[in-house]
Amino acid sequence: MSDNKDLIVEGKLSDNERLKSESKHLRGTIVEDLADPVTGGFTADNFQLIRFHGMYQQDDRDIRAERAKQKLEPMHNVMLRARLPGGVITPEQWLVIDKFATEKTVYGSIRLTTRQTFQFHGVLKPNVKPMHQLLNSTGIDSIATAGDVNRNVLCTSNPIESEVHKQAWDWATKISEHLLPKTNAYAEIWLNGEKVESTKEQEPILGDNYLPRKFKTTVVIPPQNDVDVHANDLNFVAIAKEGELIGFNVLVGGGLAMTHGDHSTFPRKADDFGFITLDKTLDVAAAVVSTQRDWGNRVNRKNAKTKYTLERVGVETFKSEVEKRANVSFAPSQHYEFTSRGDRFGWVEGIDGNHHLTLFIENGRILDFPNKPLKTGCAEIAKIHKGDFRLTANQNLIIAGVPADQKQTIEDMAVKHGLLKTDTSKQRQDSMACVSLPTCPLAMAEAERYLPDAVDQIEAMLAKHGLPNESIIYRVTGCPNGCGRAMLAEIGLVGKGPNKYNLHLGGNREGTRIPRMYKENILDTEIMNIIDELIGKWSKNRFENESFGDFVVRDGIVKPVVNSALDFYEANPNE
Ligand code: SRM
Ligand code: SF4
Repeated sequence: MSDNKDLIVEGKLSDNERLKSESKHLRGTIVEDLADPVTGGFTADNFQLIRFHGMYQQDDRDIRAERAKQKLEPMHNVMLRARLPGGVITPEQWLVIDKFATEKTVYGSIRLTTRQTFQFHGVLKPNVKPMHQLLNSTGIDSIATAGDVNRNVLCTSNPIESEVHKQAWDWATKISEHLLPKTNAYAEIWLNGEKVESTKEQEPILGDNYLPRKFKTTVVIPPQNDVDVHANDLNFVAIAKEGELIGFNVLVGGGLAMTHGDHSTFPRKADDFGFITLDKTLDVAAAVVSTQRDWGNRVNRKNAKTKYTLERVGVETFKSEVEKRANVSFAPSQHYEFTSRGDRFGWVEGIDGNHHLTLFIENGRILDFPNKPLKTGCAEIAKIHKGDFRLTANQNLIIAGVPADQKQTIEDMAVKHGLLKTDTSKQRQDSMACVSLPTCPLAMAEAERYLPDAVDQIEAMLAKHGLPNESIIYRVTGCPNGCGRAMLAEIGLVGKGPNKYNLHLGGNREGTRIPRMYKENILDTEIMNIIDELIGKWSKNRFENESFGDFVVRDGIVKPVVNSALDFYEANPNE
């Protein structure tokens, strides 16, 4: 712990700090709430504490008003988010989660997320404990997938460079384990584990009061930036020589959320700390986390993430502290380049001769839709698949490790169930939305339910302006928290109210530039008119192969965001 008090924000601690410190290492009174038949929800502090166990209390906002009219409490239920470092899940596990989603959830779906895992929406209280036991029986948990802790650790999904990928994925798993809470609370509450006195437990890395805010980590294999490093607090950029991983460049302090009207909040790119060898990985991970633990703002949660700590104390000060704590000196970063972000759809052959099929799953929603029985299709494939599944950070699904002799069978099944279609446009593949309504309590505008039609419209505009094979990274997020990563899109919509969004333009395809606000609080219909006009200009005036995001910046339609702490809220030239 540093002696320098200036590095710590003084003031009245936020209420979340009280509840963490009184939680008996995340136990609270969750057990008592579980046994309470009067309410379908979790009460008082437990409402927040269940997040550290990977769950959020929700209700269906589509029917909230109607229930209130009938003097009924909202239909409380739980959303569960699993912990899957690197997004890997076996066919056996898939069949277990498929059955649970069908039989025990209100919505019946498996929702692939932007952080390489899956969520169940709509689990009623009596099914919560059995759900954890079922997941545990198949080797899955949901510890620390939410709350003020290190979340699910991402890793570049496509295992094409098999050896380097395997090594990188091993590190993602090790980092995830290393940074997990050490409390026995999860095992005790959900798995009937042996009771441990909470006063005897220690949290050497996270601390007894856990972190000031959520914390996100990735392992990424350039040239792909499929995990979107600049959305994350801590990133390990894999550096390989002759097919062997030799170390990581470390990037710290990315994050995308902001609050409408509060200019002390802003999306921010991660800073480059330098290169480390593999043996230092866990020490550096722990040192970044513990520095943020000790220096992060525990007074104002809106300014609590690592990105704000770096802005407040300075990048060099933070970096030196990490060097001290990890007993390491960062070497200059080794050369790497990001050239793409999307998933590589269709088949690719890995260097080990196995084949990997990436399927586009619109909005990550796996459900049996009319004429598109995606969920049945995945389950049927799981029954015969000999490799595993990889969930991607773009809400898609890879059927990985398919031997040559099974390729055709798997492909036929994917086609039959609408999982593999030849007419999915590049534009649709490059579009993404967060969950938003009806389950997200923070949603201000539609996102997942708005996306498909919006993409239809953009496809038509591209065709009209003579660019039918081009695409724009287009992302919609239902509120400024930014779960759909609109703040790294070429066109980003941020929900403001029903059918209204802030329109941001000018991110790039590699995910290394934050888009600037172009128009605030406008109707979706107006947004479509603006996009139509801009695609027209892009088609007419673009340089060869110039992307939409680069064009709108070069043409002066928006000023580029260079240092978002200083210039994110600057107006555009003609405003
Ligand atoms: Fe998120 C909160 C969904 C990725 C920033 N996010 C939420 C909650 C849990 C709403 C809540 O607090 O009650 C949403 C649940 C909706 C639902 O019904 O499922 C939610 N976030 C999601 C998912 C499912 C979106 C998706 O469509 O896939 C993603 C789950 C990821 C996972 O598996 O862990 C998801 N969230 C993100 C990302 C993108 C990323 O990490 O790559 C971000 C922006 C990056 C960042 O953190 O800066 C993100 N979510 C937030 C925030 C703002 C945090 C902040 O810094 O202020 C919140 C609100 C909060 O924490 O207070 C939030
Ligand atoms: Fe909910 Fe907002 Fe996240 Fe969308 S961006 S899932 S609306 S919190």
